[in-house]
Amino acid sequence: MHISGAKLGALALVATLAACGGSDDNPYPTLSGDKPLVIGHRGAAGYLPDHTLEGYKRAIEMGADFIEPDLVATKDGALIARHEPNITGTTDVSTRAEFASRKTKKVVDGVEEEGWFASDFTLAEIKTLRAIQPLADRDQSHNGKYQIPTLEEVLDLAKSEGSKAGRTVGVYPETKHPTYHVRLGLPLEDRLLTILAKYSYTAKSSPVIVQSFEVSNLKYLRTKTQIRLVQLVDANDVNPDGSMDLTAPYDKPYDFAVAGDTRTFASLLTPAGLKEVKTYADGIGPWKPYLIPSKQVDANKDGKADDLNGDGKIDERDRVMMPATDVVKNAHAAGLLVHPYTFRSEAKRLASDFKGDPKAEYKLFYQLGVDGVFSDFPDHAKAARDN
Ligand SMILES: [Ca+2]
Repeated sequence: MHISGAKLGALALVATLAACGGSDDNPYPTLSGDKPLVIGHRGAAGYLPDHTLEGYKRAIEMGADFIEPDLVATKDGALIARHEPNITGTTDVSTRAEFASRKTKKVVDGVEEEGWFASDFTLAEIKTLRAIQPLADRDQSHNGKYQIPTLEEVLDLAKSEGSKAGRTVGVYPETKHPTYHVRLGLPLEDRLLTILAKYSYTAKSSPVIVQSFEVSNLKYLRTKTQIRLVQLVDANDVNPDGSMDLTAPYDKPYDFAVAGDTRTFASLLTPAGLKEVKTYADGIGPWKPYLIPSKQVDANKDGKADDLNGDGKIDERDRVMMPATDVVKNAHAAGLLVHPYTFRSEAKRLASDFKGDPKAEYKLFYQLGVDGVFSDFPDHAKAARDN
């Protein structure tokens, strides 16, 4: 009997679920057996501008277990929550006449960028700016309203909102571009540890997880703290056939590129790579197609992707999900948590299989055994988990 690749994949998926204990008895085959964590990605980025206290508060109200500030440094060494050192796209800085002369070019991880950069501003100056929604297809009505928070303000908010809600709300900071910050003379790691120590967040049980796309700064952090650390794993794109596109600079951790280390992000996810990650980290935060890839369809073999939903363009909705890889299974075997990113509810950001229903995507990943999800829509992540 001929068994198609897709069927073999489905059988493999069933076998994987069985091996992980994914059954009616235990719908969450996580490493600990606990429910997967809902991590409010940049706050509640699907609703409010990224990395604002208002966005984090919304995420907590929606039931997020953790909120996620990305960290960059100001000129005077404060750690503020921004996704990029270049604050042009996420603040109103370009409209501020008083800062017009700060527009400049900097090289971030080997790529030259133009704009305004956090490290050219004091914290007091940053506090005069207001956040804007960087994605054009998301709600722009909150632009210009909210300040840029410091890490301390985020930690304080998690504590106060958590006690209001009667639960612990964790904070999941990311050290952004660690090598870049070292070269600026503003290394992030000791600043981060000093702040966390003020809150007595020094133990594995502390409600903090630190993440990084680089490796050496996590190894350094491991020598200094017992808080949980997560190795992020990126890629440039997903190829039409579902394989990962590892084009520079998204082919490897930037500290590997600087050191001439030939290992790629993908190599961190092999059984040997995962064993190595386990020596300095508690988990991995892979881009989600490393766990369950998707591919385009070309039924008539004309070399062009089929427009599955017939809307005249090719996007995520024209991809089909493939069988799960062994990454979750192998990471759990190595004792590592798996927290994939980023779950986004907009129909155009969901593969065809999910038919526009974000809960279907969460369920697929929860059944696979992920230990948490970075979500722009924490309410949807929680509903898919709890209902
Ligand atoms: Ca289409």
